[in-house]
Amino acid sequence: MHKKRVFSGVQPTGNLHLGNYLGAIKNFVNLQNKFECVYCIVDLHAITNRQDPKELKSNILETVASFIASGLNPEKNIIFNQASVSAHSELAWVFNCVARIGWMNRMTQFKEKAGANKENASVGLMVYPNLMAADILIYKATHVPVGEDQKQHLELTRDIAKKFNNDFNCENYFPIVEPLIPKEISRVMSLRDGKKKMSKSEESDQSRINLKDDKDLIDQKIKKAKTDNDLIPSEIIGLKNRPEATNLISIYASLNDLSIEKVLKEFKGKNFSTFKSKLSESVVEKISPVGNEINKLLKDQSYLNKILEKGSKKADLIAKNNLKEIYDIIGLRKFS
Ligand code: AQP
Repeated sequence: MHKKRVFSGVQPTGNLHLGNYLGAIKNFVNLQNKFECVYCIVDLHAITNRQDPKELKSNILETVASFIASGLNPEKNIIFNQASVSAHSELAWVFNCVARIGWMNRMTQFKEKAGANKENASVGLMVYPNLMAADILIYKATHVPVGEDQKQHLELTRDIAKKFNNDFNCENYFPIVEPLIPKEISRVMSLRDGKKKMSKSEESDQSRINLKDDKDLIDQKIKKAKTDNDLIPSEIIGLKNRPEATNLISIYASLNDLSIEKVLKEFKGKNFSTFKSKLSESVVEKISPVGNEINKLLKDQSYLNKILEKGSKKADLIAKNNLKEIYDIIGLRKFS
């Protein structure tokens, strides 16, 4: 039996948004009272796409600030950045040798991110899921809170763990991780297109609510959010083929910890302009305090750096020990 341990990561690519919050960070906060949790700013993942070095450095601190502002306790959880713990990269190399090229070719995120010009994408972008598996398994984590978009990568992590355990005859060495995906809203969609994921890299800022948006901007974005002309239905079936309506209702449900059924009961027969003003109120109530706190924390960079330094030391201790064991299983000698 493996000790229960939570691991998850967020890329420091700027503009953390409502999707990151409802899909992942809100869950991180809930889990901190139940499990030992390791939360990582995955800066090495961020460089699979070109980053401006100055911006990257500042985005790393902004991500720590977002964690703390959302309610993560730096004393209770290990909060650190991936580049500070070299065992992540070392295990990723091992997993590059365990995972099969065919597995990589099936990853839909690579196809989406590489786009039409696949030949020109970085090799890092292609083997990104192996580094993600290493992030998780170097801590022998058992539970991983993520948005639904990461489900396929977690299935790959499970496959890698099984293959390693099998290839090296060490049954049960790596745990087979359990994804923890939010029920009411597993994927927050763009405010401009209900079929596309809300994303930091989407060009239009109107497509997302950033954690640092102020009340006026939130009101304006929600007012302009795409919907349809139908009224709010009384049953879930009435949301069928209505991706934008489903998205707004689900955001409201998730922000208020309600089921979709309950939200429909409350708003059935109403039009979206009435609903949108209630939704705006909820977003402002939950997100504005986080944004204000991020701005406050960013004024004390030495505090944020200290959190990372302390967290990195703790993470490194666990990771180094496990890497030694793993190298020994494989038959590698490690003298330093
Ligand atoms: N729209 C979303 N709905 C639900 N969950 C989401 N997550 C991201 N977008 C949504 C979850 O947030 C965590 C951190 O994600 P990430 O920033 O490391 O990477 P990402 O998934 O690639 O996020 P973006 O916004 O789409 O970034 P870009 O545009 O840079 O690619 C993960 O748990 C993710 O599931």
